[in-house]
Formats: sequence, structure tokens, C-alpha cells
Amino acid sequence: MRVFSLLMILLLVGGCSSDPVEPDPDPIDPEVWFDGSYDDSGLVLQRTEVFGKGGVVVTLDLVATELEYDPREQRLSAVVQVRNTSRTDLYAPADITLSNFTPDSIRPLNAISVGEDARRWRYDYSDALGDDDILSAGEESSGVLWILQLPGPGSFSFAAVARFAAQADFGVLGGHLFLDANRDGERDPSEGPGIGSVEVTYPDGRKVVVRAAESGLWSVRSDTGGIHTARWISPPTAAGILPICLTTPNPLQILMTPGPDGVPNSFRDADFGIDPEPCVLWRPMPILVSDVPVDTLESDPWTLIRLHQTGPDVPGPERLDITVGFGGCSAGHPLTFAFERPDDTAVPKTTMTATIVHDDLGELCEAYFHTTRSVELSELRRMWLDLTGQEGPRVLEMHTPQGIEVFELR
Ligand SMILES: [Ca+2]
Ligand SMILES: [Ca+2]
Repeated sequence: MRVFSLLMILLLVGGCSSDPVEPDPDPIDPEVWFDGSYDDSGLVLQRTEVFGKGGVVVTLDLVATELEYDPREQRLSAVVQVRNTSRTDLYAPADITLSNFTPDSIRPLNAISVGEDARRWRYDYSDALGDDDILSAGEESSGVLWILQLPGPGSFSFAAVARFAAQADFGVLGGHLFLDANRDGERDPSEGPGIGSVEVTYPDGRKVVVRAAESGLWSVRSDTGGIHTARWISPPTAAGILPICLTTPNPLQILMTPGPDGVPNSFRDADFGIDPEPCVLWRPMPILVSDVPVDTLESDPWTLIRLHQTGPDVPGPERLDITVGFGGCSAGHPLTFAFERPDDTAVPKTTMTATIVHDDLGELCEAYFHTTRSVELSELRRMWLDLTGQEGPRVLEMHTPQGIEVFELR
């Protein structure tokens, strides 16, 4: 047996002329009723009654902020959020219906009028629940602006009913973006949120891009079973920042199987690990054999940032990754790896004398870029063998505008 006493008292005291709104006698979806009042202490929404399916306690709080009264227009505006204080998730569609205003000349200006008597107004909250369309246990919705027309200054009261769907008519596809500090491809409890966005392609080819929450959690809803593709998208990288790599596969393909009611089963483990190390993309570099000392080759300015030989754990051909910095308008400047033709009198020959030839394309911008290009080592060794008749080289003597860097090749 449900008790409406508080609400009924409110209605009786208010003496309002319109019919009181009856709760659904057997609500399948959760409803939470509130008494609203406005006076010197502000706009207060007091929870009165809670109805849920199967005895599940669904409690909500309504939180009004940014309260403003415009005496000239006689308008009151407030931003109202719903806080889910229960232990159960609530789903879209969601709305809050306002009724039983006392005095009854008050009306919301930016709500949808409900019913023939036009004495009820509805604010839609379906879009205020985040990208997943779920008001999760403990979650607070984003705010919806309420604007009320008042007959004049003074206090008033009303009733508000928040309604949600008890069950989702959709599945949720989601996961975490995380900073994979130990680079093992797993999300460990100590690892914080990652950055970027996720593009989801639905089985019918539709695409949607979602940004992750501050916690790194991302999710979308899906109402169809089948293969979904989730692809991590890098945030725009600023000048001087290396591209970002992942420690987990990208994209992910997720088969969402339909449940008995046809609604796809949710999948919340589509995680993407962000590699904390600077990312090196495989960009092959042309190799030039120089017949003159490499120091005399004409080149625009550049700086050597890093030389790195890839290990056997990296897929693809073995390579020497060279990160250089330079000024200009873009990171796409031509770079050539040049080494001096070894003289055939030095036997055995183990050291390669090399440099980078940089063409700045005549760009006059003052932006600064880092870029990484790679020398395919099998190609370099083949050229060395052709020129010297020996295996090698063992040592790379890199001539840079800042000096000579000696690098031992494995
Ligand atoms: Ca949400
Ligand atoms: Ca990890």
C-alpha cells in the first residue's frame, strides 16, 4: 500500500483547481515524486514518494543551482540536476514532469506541455545522462535549465515527478582509456586515465565518436547485435609532440550478441592502453652514399634528438629510428640518411660515417617539430656489404650540426 499523504496534503492546502496527477497504479518504470517550493530559502525539491519495480528502492535527489529571479520579466530560472542516490542504474528515456503549481498562474516557459488540460509540463532528461544514456548509481546528470513565469514575487509550490526506464532497451559498449605505465597491455589498478577519443562503427555502418570521461571511461549505447568496431583516435598533437602509440590492439572488434529480448548484451571491457613512451612510426628514410665528406653536404639546420635501434620484440623489419627536430611550418620535411663511401684501403672497416640531410622546403614559419624516420637496417647492411665486402657496420658515427654522436649497432 502506497502512501501519498504528503503529496495529498500539499494538494489540499494548495487548493488547486486542476486534477491531481495520479501515479501509475502499477508502474513498471521507477518514479520519484518531489514537493517543490520556492521562498526566501531558494528552490527546494523535497523527495516524497518512491515507486519502483519489484520493491527495488530507487532514490533520487534534485539539485537546483544558478537560481536567478528577473523582477522585470517576473521569471525564475534554475539549472536542475538529478543525482542518483540509489544502488541501481536508471536508463533513458528520462524526464521530469512539473504540475500542481500553487498559485496556478505559474507556468514553465521552456518545457513541453503535457496532456489536454495543459497543466503539466515535461523537461526531457534523456540527453542529460551522458553518452551511455544511463544515470548510473551515484551519478549526477548534467543540468537542465528550467525557466518559470511567475505572477509576481513571493513563494510558490508545485509537484515534480522524475521518471526513468528501469531497463535499458539497448546494450552498452564501452571500456577505459588508460595510461599503461608498465606497458603490458593490461589496465592495472594503479594506472590512471588515458587520453583521446573512440570512434565506434555499428554493424549497419553508422559511426559515432565519443570522448572519454575524466576517469577514462567511455561508452556508447547499441540496440543491434553484431560486430562493432571501436577505434581509438589520438587527440590532435601539438607541434613538437610525438605521435601517441597504444599498448593494446587498435581497432577492437566486438561481437555484441543479442539477449533473449533481442537487446544486445553489454560489453564494457573495450580498453585502450596509452603507451607512455614516445611513439615511433615506421617511416622509411632514403639512404644516400656520399662521395664527399658528409660534413660538406648541404643541409638546412636540424637537431638530433634520439637514435634508437629496434629490438626483436618489435614487429616488422629491424630498423634504426632517428628522431630529429627542426623549425618550419610542418613536420613533413624531406630527410635523407647519408653515409660516406668507405675507402677501400681501411681494412677491416667497421665504422660508418653518416649524417642527415634536411630540406626545410623554404618554409618561413617559426614552429618547431620533432619527427622520427627510420633506416631499414637490412638495406643498410646490404649496401655496406656491397661497398666493403664485409659484414657491418658495427659503429655509427653520426655527424650532426651540434657535433658527432657515436652509436653502437647491435
Ligand atoms: Ca551516464
Ligand atoms: Ca599496465
